Amino acid sequence: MRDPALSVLLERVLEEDKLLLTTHRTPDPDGLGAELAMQAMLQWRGKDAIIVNPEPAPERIRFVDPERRALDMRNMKDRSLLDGRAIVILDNSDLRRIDDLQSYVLEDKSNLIIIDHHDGMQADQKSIFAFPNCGSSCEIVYELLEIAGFTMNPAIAAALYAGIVADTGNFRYRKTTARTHEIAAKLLRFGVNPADMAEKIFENTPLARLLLKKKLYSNLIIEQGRLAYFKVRKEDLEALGLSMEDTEGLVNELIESESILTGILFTERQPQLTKVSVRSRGDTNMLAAVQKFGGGGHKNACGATLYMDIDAAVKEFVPEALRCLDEC
Ligand SMILES: [Mn+2]
Repeated sequence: MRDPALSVLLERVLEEDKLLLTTHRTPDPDGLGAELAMQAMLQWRGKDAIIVNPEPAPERIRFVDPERRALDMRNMKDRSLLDGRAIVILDNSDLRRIDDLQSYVLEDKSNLIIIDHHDGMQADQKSIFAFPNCGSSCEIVYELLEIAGFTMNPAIAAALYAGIVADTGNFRYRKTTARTHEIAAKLLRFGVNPADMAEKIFENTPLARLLLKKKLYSNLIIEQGRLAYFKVRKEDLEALGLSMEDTEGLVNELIESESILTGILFTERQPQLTKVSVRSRGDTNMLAAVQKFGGGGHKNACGATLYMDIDAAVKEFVPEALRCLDEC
């Protein structure tokens, strides 16, 4: 049975005539796929719907948006295009992660619609719609399209499939369900090639990333045989000609060892700004640890931004993570 909140959400979105769809900083295949599918459905319903992201998608995931429908906020000459629109945020419930676009959300939030699948959100079915059982935002949007009666096409099928594959880790993470596979099967019938897609998503990293890993693993720290972490310094990335997005997914490897319950990647963004990405296995819920630092996400995949240097962040966060592990 479909979640009845999906129909409520569809109605809410269709109340609007002018919409701005967005996601989070460093758009990923799920955010981008969800935006493209939502835009296609809204335009089919005669709506004026644009996609504007706080920054462009990383080069390696541009294949999700071959027609470059997503506009880049930072490079917009005429921002009047953004005025007077409902703001629909997909795959993200943290307003801070839409950067300058925040200023277009009205004070009373009456023009804001949040659609997300992260855990721990307070849904109100007015402006916040949460579907934490969905493995991806693309799965949520697929359901909306189906309820709306949208006729699927190859381009939208590919975009949605990319998001589903990326966010379920190729159908292996915990939120993967029979429905996820049903949706994927329907999308494949529009000509999506699953091998090509998986290759584009998972096997497309620059050679320098291998060299970064060499450095990271030589400094890997393992605590109590169950928590592993490494640190990426800005200078290491720069020396290898890599950018922040090239660290994507590195943290997942840490929990490939059977005794490691939690893996953490600390990334130095700026001298006093460290990003903490956490992955955990099974019932190991790390949300409490990141929430202590204002972060969020899913119980097995979450993160936070710590406003301190990377070594201080390690000192603050690792004991908190170990405490959280004790409580699991
Ligand atoms: Mn997602």
